[in-house]
Amino acid sequence: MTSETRVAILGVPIDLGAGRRGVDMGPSAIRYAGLSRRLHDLGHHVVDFGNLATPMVETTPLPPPDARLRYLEPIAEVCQRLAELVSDIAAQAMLPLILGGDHSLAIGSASGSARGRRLGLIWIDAHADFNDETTTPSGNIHGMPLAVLTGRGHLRLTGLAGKTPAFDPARVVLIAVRDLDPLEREALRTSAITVFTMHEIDRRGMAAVMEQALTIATRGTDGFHLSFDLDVVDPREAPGVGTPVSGGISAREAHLAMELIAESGALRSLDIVEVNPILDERNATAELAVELALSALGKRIL
Ligand code: 6HN
Ligand code: MN
Ligand code: MN
Ligand code: MN
Repeated sequence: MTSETRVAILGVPIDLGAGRRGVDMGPSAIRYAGLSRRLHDLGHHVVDFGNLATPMVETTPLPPPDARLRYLEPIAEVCQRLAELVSDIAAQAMLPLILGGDHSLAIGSASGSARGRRLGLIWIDAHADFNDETTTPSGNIHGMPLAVLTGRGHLRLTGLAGKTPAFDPARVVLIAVRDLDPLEREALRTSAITVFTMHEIDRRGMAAVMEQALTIATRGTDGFHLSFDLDVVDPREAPGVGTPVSGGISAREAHLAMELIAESGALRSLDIVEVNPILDERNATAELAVELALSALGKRIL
């Protein structure tokens, strides 16, 4: 019953955008959990393009302690190559599945996927990733990709999409957010992005929220990009993430969101990011990441 999709797996083992080490091992952990074989068993044609070459902390000059955009140049350079590759993969009628890595990589993956077409954007995350160099409390670029993709941030990053922003905020939806920085919160309140916080999910339920989210992301678009940060799931079920925040959605709610995304038929590309095997228990978070990718790509219980 699953319609066959040509899935292109691409790992981006980067952790320069995060404040703590370990998410660079995410792509390995997710592959080790059987991603490729299980997508194949689901009926898809799968090609693994391997990992993008990425600089590591040990061989990259340390940014000054007060940097507002830590590792800007190496991250921008990775995102530039990633955008190029993702846009080429999409042009070959394949669905890019990008494995992270810290969330800064979405600047490259999402903008690359949106090149030459009009995509909506669904961002499922405990955080809004809506800081810029003036609002960030940490200087970590993984707290900034959603701002960059909607046109706010350092030109070295926003410029990767070309002259106009990669995504129209009116076609962007943020889901299950629960941890905002003070100035980031103000920026979000004045933006045209639709935000469903944990409050809306608790109150209305994941199904109703996703139904509305999908309407927003698909109206007048050629489909949407999904950026899924594993820290959206409660740390009791997903302990192996870069930036855990208590009070998250359950693994079942995450599955429901993914199943509704699959049903929409409008998913064009996706990121699975912020898996940190160092903090995990027996690779449980990477295994959940694989299960969720399968749900997003059509797996059904019956
Ligand atoms: N992520 N808002 C915090 C910051 O440093 O800007 C945390 C960002 C977390 C980013 O989990 O992808
Ligand atoms: Mn090209
Ligand atoms: Mn994130
Ligand atoms: Mn997050």
